[in-house]
Amino acid sequence: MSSSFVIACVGKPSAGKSSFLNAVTDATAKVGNFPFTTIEPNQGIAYYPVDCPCKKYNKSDRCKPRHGWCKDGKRFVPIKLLDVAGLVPGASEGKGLGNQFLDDLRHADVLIHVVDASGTTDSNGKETKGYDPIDDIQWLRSEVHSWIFNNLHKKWAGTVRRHLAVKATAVETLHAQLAGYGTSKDIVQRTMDKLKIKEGLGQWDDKQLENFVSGFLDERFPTIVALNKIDMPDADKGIASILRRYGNSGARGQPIKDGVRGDNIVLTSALGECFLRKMGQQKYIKYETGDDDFITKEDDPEDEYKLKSLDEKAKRRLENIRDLVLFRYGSSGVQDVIIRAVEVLGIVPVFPVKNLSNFGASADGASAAFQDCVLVRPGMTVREFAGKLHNQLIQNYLGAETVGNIQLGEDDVIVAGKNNIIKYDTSGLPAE
Ligand SMILES: Nc1nc2c(ncn2[C@@H]2O[C@H](COP(=O)(O)OP(=O)(O)OP(=O)(O)O)[C@@H](O)[C@H]2O)c(=O)[nH]1
Ligand SMILES: [Mg+2]
Repeated sequence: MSSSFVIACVGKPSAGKSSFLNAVTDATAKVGNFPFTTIEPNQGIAYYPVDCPCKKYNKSDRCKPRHGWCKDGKRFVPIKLLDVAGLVPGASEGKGLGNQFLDDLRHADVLIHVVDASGTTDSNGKETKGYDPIDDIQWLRSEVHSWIFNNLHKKWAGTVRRHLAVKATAVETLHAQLAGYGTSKDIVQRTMDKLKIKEGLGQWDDKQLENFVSGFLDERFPTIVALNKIDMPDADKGIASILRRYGNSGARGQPIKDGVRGDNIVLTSALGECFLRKMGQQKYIKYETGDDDFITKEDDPEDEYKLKSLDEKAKRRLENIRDLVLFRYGSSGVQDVIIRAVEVLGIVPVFPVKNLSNFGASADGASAAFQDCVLVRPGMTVREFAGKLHNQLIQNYLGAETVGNIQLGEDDVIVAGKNNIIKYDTSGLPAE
């Protein structure tokens, strides 16, 4: 069982969404320097690195993930990444490809807004020079806002009539209206709590509905900005422009602007990462995603890595990436985006085991340890997790324990590093 969370890339055409997908997954989505290269969504599996308990418990040699992999105590856990068609200003009114593909975002838990920092594409994704991306974050958010607002607004009078007739609570009614956006009741409740709305739905005017949708967006679609194409000559200007407006957003005492916090802006070179990965896979360089440098044959006189020789063109391109991306910003940034995206959801990695002495997946102590790692939403309890793992597990639930024979209460919230290695005691569950 892997995670059911979904990250989706959004942004204007040609910002580099498909390139980002290709940079962090094994997908080979089509990339092109013209708008609307992508129409049907592409998807792939990205990997979120977590500290694997195999290190702490000295089981690294037997750590055998069923999904993903584990290297030196870093466990790479799969998570789904979606890349959708580009959005242009006015999309919610049908411009560009319209808003039909906004529906592709319904299953996303968190968004990565890929912003082109290079100034070489305008707001419609067309090639240009000296474009200032400063407003890109704001207009994209307002398109997503309109998509949801318009859908609610259209049916609002009827919604309120029914709401009053059946005497539902505001949360129940809004939840029913927003269910199509993959919304839990918790999310609606949190939105209402944060906004401290006092008036009943019957008294809401358009302004209040707009305000609610805005708060809802913050809860439902937390957003990380991948400020992309930092390898290009004029990217400094675009980066400075965005950071001037958003760098302090959400910092101590500062309001959050357009749903983006300053610390959720990550500088990236999706294309640089694609090239580094390709050269790494073909054994021209030694490089791993997240590294701040790579090794070539010339850097490896002992021939430890058995690397191939580079031609002049590839060498120049790699030097460029080294100078403009790795040395300057410390990495290609793409892995940091995935890490931020998962962290912003507060996700907890959980390691279910059948045996707490060897951490095996079967009670009789099979040789592999920590085979499973499941990412769960924050606040999940021990018993809820049992239900997520297995229907029969919940039916035959007797109790649960963690390392050190510590019994866990069924309502205990699972917390990383505290009780996220779990063994369930059951009655009558057939052995696997
Ligand atoms: N220099 C540079 N170019 C990039 C980078 N990322 C993407 N590109 C280029 O930007 C162009 C558009 O990239 P795509 O990945 O197709 O963009 P997209 O956002 O998926 O575009 P649509 O599918 O049309 O919405 C291509 O020519 C890419 O090679 C980057 O980090 N640096
Ligand atoms: Mg694309």
